[in-house]
Amino acid sequence: MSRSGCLLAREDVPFFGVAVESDKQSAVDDFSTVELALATRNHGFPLESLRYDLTPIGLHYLLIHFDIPFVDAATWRLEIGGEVDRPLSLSLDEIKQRPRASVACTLECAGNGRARLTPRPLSQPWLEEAIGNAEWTGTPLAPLLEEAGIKEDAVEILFTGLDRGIQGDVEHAYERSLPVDEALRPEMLLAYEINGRPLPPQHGYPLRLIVPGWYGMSHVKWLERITAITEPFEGYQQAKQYRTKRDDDDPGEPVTRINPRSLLIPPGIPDFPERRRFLEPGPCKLEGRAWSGWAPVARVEVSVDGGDTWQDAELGEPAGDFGWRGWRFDWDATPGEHELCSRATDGAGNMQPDEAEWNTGGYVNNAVQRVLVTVQ
Ligand SMILES: Nc1nc2c(c(=O)[nH]1)N[C@H]1C(S)=C(S)[C@@H](COP(=O)(O)O)O[C@H]1N2
Ligand SMILES: [Mo]
Repeated sequence: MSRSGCLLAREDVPFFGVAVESDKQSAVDDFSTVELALATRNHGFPLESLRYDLTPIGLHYLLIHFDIPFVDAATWRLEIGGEVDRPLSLSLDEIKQRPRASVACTLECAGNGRARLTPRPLSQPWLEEAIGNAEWTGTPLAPLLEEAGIKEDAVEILFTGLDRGIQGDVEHAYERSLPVDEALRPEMLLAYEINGRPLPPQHGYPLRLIVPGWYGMSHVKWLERITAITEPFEGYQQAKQYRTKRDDDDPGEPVTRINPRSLLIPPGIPDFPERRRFLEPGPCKLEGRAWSGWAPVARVEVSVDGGDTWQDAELGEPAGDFGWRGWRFDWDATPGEHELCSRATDGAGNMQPDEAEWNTGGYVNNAVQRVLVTVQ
């Protein structure tokens, strides 16, 4: 992009995604109205919300492909069928009378980080805010599947939502499958509450699937049907989307568990509208959270010089097996410009990269966050 007049070119402000000259001047970045419309429907998590152990409802990110279905709980039922011995049909009250369980779970959209990629895939333009860490309550899935009796020849369990739309010229209900052994994991939940409150419409009322450790797309909202199937599911959101493809002909690999990521609470105060950070010199406690869907977080490192040198942060207690882990780092802020970064490594040895590999959907970009701070 070339410099035009007095406007800032995009490469002048690589860390903010918008370049504005003054608050009377509109952004010169090349985001489309389609992306703007998606971004206003599907809001992100304000990074200062990393302070809360559990993300308050409303600060948790949202991702909704089509429309939020309007559901009358009095007539809604969950159907469990397909390759089962005893199909089930359950009302919300019947589901609530079953055993209750809760799990603290960090949810992250597989498209988090997409807007940092060049070229930028056309979809929800997340920077790094497609996250939340909530306590989900519901009934465990495995006993229901056992009650229905999954037949020997079933290979996957398909979860179908009530929402319908068209994507890639294909009309479909939002649905995703999991291998049978994954669906039978004890921590899998059919959730009807978030943080002790009934699910709000946007998070999947009256019932959603929670797949601890996996990226958001598998946590099907507005559940209508659970079906045991004998062939791997080839529906749109499984076979066409949520695969890391280098080009349209590449079958790619399916997106599954969450790659390690750490985010820090941007310190100091922001300016409006660019949200650059300003801070006074002296001791400053940097804090953040880290998570991974592959193994517990084992290490978080912090850099105050854009990733040239790294130092270990102090880790807090993990919030269960599937929730994020807090960390802290004492920084003596010296006058000047600083680029703050943090990176997580999990117990399986996965570490966040400086830059992630590009793919057509803009998935699983867990490159380190960079926060520019002016200390003065
Ligand atoms: N039925 C249905 N379930 C869905 C979606 C959807 O569009 N429809 N979006 C998925 C995606 S891509 C994500 S990241 C998560 C987001 O969950 P949240 O909005 O509760 O944060 O829901 C998943 N479940
Ligand atoms: Mo997502």
